[in-house]
Amino acid sequence: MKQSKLFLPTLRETPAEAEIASHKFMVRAGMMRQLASGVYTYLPLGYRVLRKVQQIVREEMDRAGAQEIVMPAIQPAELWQETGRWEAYGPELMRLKDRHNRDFVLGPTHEEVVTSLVRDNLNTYKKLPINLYQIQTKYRDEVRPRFGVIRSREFIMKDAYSFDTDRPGLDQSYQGMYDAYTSIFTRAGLKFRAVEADAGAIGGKGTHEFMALSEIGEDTIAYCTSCNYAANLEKAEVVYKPDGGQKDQAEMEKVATPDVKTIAQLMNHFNAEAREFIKAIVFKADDRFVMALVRGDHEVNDIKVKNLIDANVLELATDKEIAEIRLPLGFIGPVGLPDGIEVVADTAVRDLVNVVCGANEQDFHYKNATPGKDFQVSQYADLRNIVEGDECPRCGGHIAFARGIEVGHVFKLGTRYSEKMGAKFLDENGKEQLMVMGCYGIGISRTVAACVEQNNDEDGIVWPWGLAPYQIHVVPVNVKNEEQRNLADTIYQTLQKAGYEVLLDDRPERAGVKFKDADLIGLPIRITVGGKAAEGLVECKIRKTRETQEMHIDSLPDFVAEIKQSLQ
Ligand code: 9G3
Repeated sequence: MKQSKLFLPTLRETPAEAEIASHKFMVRAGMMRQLASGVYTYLPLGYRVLRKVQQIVREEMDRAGAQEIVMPAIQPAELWQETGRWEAYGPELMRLKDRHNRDFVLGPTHEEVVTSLVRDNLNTYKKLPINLYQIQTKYRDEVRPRFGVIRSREFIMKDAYSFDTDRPGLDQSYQGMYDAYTSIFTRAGLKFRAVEADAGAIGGKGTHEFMALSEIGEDTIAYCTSCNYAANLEKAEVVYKPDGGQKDQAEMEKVATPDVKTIAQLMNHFNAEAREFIKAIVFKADDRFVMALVRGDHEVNDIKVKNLIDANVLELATDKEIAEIRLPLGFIGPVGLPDGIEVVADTAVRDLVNVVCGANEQDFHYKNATPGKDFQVSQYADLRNIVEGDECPRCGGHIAFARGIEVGHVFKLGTRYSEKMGAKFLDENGKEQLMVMGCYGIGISRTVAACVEQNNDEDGIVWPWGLAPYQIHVVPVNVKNEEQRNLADTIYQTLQKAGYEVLLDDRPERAGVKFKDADLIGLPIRITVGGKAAEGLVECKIRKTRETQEMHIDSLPDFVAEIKQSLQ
């Protein structure tokens, strides 16, 4: 491609709204432009990378036996009413009316559409299992789009849906997708980890997120430094080890603690450590209140609380709600609670003796409170966030944290959608059974951004070979010089014929501008044609290592082949 023809509006300055490297460089390197908040246009360079990600995804999905389809972006509201999600989702679900005033959604995902498609067109075990996938634009009206296409309101997703006759079949389909994802992200050159995750609103048992490791990732991953255990912080299991200490239980007594509310203030007031207190957190779970207790030095994990009590919706009780149940903010505890509030507690609370907790009375706490003696707990469970240094639940090793960008997510849905939508098949005995489903997503546009996030330096993007928009950048320093122009053109033609994707910077720009742009768009290999063109000598620069070496054009094919090998 000749750069003088390419629609490639590079920028010297960083756009004001760009907070992270990938957002900054994808805009500056002329890969994309924002149309509206969270809505982007992919320019030619950006689209070439998107297409490479899609190509890798298609090859691996087809290899895994999935069949590509395309479903509509506009979906009738009736389908979402069948599953109850029309009512369940709020403003994030983009809705519209057609000319006949009928309700539609702009698809944020396609469980309803694909389940209705299979329900209406397949009804025998002989045609199962089946895995249908698409690469399609999704719409989710994020309250705060940010980080470029990492959290945008319109994005490109590959979403696949598997239908099996039974649970073992689903496990096999799931494993097939899990393996395909591992191949996809490996071929895309991403540093990633598959982590155990919580199924969230989508439901079902068993789900993994594929996380591209990145300091700007919104998710925290807890991983073991010894074995390959890794889990999203929401899900990571905590191993509780009783500390074995025996203390005599003292008589609980009420203590005046005027305006002493936070753990820090309490530690000061009682001259004690955080682990000698109980934190009581009140949640609104569907239509009731639940109190979760954790040790003062731990953090409650609301997903674990929600899963323990099997609530649909669980949110922190608001100050107003807490006032409604007449609990004094800052002095809340498990002793002397009004009726109707269930108390659950993290396992570490069970062995506490003589600790401090709120007295449910303004400006008072109890000291020497002991669970079982002074208050009851309906259920003990792992309810706290894992912390670095905790024991690995699999091998007892050391847990460490990393941050990640979720680029893939695989779910075992079970019969959640087939039951609601009546997707049934006749089994070998002619008996009607519900199809057993899985669903599998990859953020295509997000994968591009994650790749840039992992591969950049202060001068711009450093493309890995597999996703680079072009592989070789040929840069004649002075296009007015006949020899340089001709030699550059010869190299351009020769390498293209050899099957490489080559960008020729034939613009009549100053050398400095050309080199800055070349570093910014970051193609793996740059061949500079300068003052020694007459002797057939050029300078080759490897973007990743920045190392340059002069060589005769005859050695270019071998050199490029060697670098390609080393970069893959
Ligand atoms: C909605 C809105 C946002 C959503 C959903 C529904 C996330 C929703 C979860 C999934 C699950 C899987 C198939 C591909 C892989 C992910 N955000 N999810 O269901 F209405 Cl507004 O999308 N779907």
